[in-house]
Amino acid sequence: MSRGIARREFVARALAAGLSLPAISALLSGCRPRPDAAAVSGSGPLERELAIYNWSDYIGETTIADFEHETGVRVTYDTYESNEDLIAKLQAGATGYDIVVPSGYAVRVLRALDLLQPIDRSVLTGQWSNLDPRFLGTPMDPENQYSVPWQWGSSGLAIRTDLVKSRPDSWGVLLDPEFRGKMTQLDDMRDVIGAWLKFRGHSVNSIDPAELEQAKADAIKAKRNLKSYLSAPVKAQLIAGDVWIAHLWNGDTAQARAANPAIEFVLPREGSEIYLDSLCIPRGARSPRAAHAFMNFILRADQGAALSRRTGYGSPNAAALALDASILRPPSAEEMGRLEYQDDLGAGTTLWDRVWTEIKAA
Ligand code: N2P
Repeated sequence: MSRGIARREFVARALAAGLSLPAISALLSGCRPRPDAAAVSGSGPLERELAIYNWSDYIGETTIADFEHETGVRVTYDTYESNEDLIAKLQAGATGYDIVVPSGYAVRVLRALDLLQPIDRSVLTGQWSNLDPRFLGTPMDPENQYSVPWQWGSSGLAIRTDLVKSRPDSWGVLLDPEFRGKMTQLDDMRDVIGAWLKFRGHSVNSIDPAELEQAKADAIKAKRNLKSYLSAPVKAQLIAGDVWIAHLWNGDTAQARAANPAIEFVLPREGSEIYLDSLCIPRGARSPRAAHAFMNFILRADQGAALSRRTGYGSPNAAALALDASILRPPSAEEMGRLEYQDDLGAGTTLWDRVWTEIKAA
């Protein structure tokens, strides 16, 4: 625990001092020996257990059971609701997870904190080529040394079109008192501040103090109309009609829509973020071979398709898309023009944290 805090302080100070993430990472890794990738995966039998820590509602209906059945490995499965929850947990020294699923920017943060171990691509036999190149070698992990693409998504507005007739297509609807008490935003710093930055035409990665000040003011104004900040669990309230407009991710919206077809996803005209979430192996994982086996398993076309069928999110697996026409297609060029990948905020993280705390406290 104390090592986790010392490292966090070190990273915060180094970022504030303007050091780049790669430089910080190099400094940290100089502090203790790192096993190399080959030693991590090695050969030998699969370990008997695999501990997965994933976002809630982000797994295929039979993914875990199929994997257990095929490999004989027993899976323990825990969930979280935001990247910040995941980062905090690993920073606090949580060990015992073999697979985690951060978004791209969070891969970068976890790498800078030296909390991930490299993947041994030599054991991801055959299936790697199923991946769509547009989701590989992203700036977050240019060589895919640490991350195997899992799902992509974006955030927008989930609307009960039977209860809201005006077809809103702007983040600005959250400022409209007409729907007071019937609206929510994600309980997620990056998504909320990012949406209000976009509303004013700024980047979801802005660290400009004046732009963040404006985003904070908009967020606080909208907060008067919100029922709560609520992420994936808002689906039940949308379905029940207690919430009419939710700031939500596209896949979770599709899951809610499966229960109530009046729920529609709208990508606001001002734009939004897109993210790619990936499988990563935390340092200290006890079952690295089983973790690689799980990566291999999900790279299969049938498993990739089954995953997206259930989650409603996009698949980076081109072979899965070819197998099942019902799963979400990649964004059109027009949509892509309105979407922006989240990036690590670097030295701006402290300012964002403060703005988020002030929004929550307002
Ligand atoms: C699934 C979580 C969506 C992932 N409920 C957000 N990056």
